[in-house]
Amino acid sequence: MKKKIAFITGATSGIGKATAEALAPHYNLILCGRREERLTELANTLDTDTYPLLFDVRELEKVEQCIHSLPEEWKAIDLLINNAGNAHGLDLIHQGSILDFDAMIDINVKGLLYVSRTIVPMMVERKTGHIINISSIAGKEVYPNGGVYCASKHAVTALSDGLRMELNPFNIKVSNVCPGAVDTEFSAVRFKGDMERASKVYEGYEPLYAKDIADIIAFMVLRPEHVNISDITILPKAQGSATIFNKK
Ligand code: NDP
Ligand code: 8X3
Repeated sequence: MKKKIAFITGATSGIGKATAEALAPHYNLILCGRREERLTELANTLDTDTYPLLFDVRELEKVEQCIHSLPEEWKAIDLLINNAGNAHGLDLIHQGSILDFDAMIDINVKGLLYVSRTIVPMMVERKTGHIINISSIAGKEVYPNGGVYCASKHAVTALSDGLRMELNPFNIKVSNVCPGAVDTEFSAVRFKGDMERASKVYEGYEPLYAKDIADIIAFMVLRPEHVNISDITILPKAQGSATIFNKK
């Protein structure tokens, strides 16, 4: 039987890349991101058909043009994983950079909406599909200095809930995934390449790895058709809340 098609944003690193690897036995993959070399490299290692799409989720016209330009056989998207996103900075709201605020809202919230607004009508038309939004423990809790990132992830959680209700009549599942601390490029991006500061985030305890989240996503998508894991939070054992860690 022909494999189903999954569309993964942010497939060039971290959770998105690990998810592509976990889903490759089960899906043909549309891999999205801005770093072309990484997409090519990933596609070459996966034992499945892949289709790379290079775009910045902030650019609506490019998002639409890329998705609409997919060959017909790639347009029957069964699974959309809205994963692209990052934190930018860790600052008090009254002191933070407006550029960082814009980046988080534009990528994590508006970017997710641009991609969803373009792909979901195709799922509605086919009356089938599954959308998995990568929110965060920051989409359930708020912590000081992370107010804007937390707001962006609370928006993702709200959008998951809204989409689940709205798409219920169309036979489309919507799931919200809320990881705690996962050792990816996330902190390197948050601290703008300051690797010393970034690595400190994961010191003194065992964080989650991207594969831990990817394995759970694979479990979610492989449930029987009548089962929807609608919302799931995954923390490292040493994490008690967004800000409480049992560090050695
Ligand atoms: P990474 O930095 O490793 O990966 C982020 C991915 O998002 C990259 O593939 C990047 O691709 C893509 N991306 C970022 N900005 C854009 C953009 N403007 N347009 C298109 N793609 C973009 O971090 P993670 O894997 O950790 O993050 C993945 C998701 O998981 C994010 O939504 C994050 O908020 C969430 N998350 C992460 C946690 C963690 O502790 N790591 C915990 C909870 C949630 P490229 O740069 O090539 O465009
Ligand atoms: C990433 C996890 O706790 O750094 O979403 O916000 S956290």
